[in-house]
Amino acid sequence: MERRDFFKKAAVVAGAAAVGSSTAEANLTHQPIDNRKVSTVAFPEKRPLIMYSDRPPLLETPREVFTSALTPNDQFFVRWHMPDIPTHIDPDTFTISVNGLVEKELKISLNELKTKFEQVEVTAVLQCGGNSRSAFTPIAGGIQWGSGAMGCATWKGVRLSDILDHAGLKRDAEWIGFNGSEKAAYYETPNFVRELHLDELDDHVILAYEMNGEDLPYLNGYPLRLIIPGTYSDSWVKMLSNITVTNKYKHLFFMDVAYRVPDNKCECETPQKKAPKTKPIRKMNVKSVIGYPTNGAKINNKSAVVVRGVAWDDGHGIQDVMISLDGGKTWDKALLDDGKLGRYAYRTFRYTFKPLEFGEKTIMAKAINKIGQEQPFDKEIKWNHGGYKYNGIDKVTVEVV
Ligand SMILES: Nc1nc2c(c(=O)[nH]1)N[C@H]1C(S)=C(S)[C@@H](COP(=O)(O)O)O[C@H]1N2
Ligand SMILES: [Mo]
Repeated sequence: MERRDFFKKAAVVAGAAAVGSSTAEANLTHQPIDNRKVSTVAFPEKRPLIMYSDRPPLLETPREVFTSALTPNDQFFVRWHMPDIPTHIDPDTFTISVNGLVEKELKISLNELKTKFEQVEVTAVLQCGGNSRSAFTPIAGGIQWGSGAMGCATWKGVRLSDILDHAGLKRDAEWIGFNGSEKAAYYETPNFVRELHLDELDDHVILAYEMNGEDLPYLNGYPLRLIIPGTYSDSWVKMLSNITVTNKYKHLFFMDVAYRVPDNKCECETPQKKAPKTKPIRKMNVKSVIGYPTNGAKINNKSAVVVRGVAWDDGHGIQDVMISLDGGKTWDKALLDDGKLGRYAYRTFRYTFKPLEFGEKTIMAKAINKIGQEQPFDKEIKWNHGGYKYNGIDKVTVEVV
């Protein structure tokens, strides 16, 4: 598909789906956590995904996709903040600008990125800080995502540090601002901009133009996006247009208001008493999601079921995934894959058992990382009003027939 024509096509598809979804059962599925009925839609380059909005596109990956370490591009979730994303990108004329406190301002074309700098790859989990928000009680504000506002891909591109070295940072450089190409629709809504402190920069931070061996899908930030392995994806700016180096933190909307948690030890608060200070969410906590079976699945009594799923953290690495079939009283180790995709990737797990009774059965999964952090029981979950960083023990309830 010609990406330049993306939006003409997208509008037609979304329109058709909106009409279809009110009548056709085929466009319905179940939300992965609360199991309510939700509609699906297939945008260009995407298979049907759970739709929370079509403008801006907010699309969630269904649970059953999380049985493999890499999430296919056409099933990768989508999150945009602004309704007006560019309708047209020409890869031949696209450039990324680097300006601000640099010795030499740069405008780099896609072709130069691919030929003039060392090409590197990293496999890393991209997860929205609001992933699994619908599991919070009481309800936390925001899109009621199930557990599919995430995915894992092999990203290819160039190191941000190589680009900055090429431009040459001035002495007092401290903050790097990243700007997406989309425009705010209304005067009140600020552009999508994130800032990164120079201390957060390491060799794993890349500008990626490729995802799982293909160009980035349009909706995942074509032609270029920022990848910061181990951190939540609000800072993984898509459709990057420019990088600006400054010496002062600019109080930007998305940095100062959204994607923040209480700045206290438990990162928690109550709806009645909000924490006075907040901090950015940054590093991901340890988590697992079961991909098979899914809620409501019918499985056969006395025949083997292979529970499968994915586990990850911020790069410390997964030590174990434990499975419980008795509501969390006892736990048994699942088998992990060899981990060859690296410490920022999903580890897949599998666990085989034979159900011996009929009726409802709940399967729970709990990941433990290499520094001993583990997923909490729901009753230990710390609440925050933005509904960020949920990492409770995952569970699915199936029916043994
Ligand atoms: N330009 C731009 N980049 C963005 C955003 C956005 O709205 N605009 N949203 C961020 C957030 S909050 C998330 S969760 C991820 C979603 O990435 P995806 O759509 O590729 O899944 O993109 C991030 N980068
Ligand atoms: Mo997000």
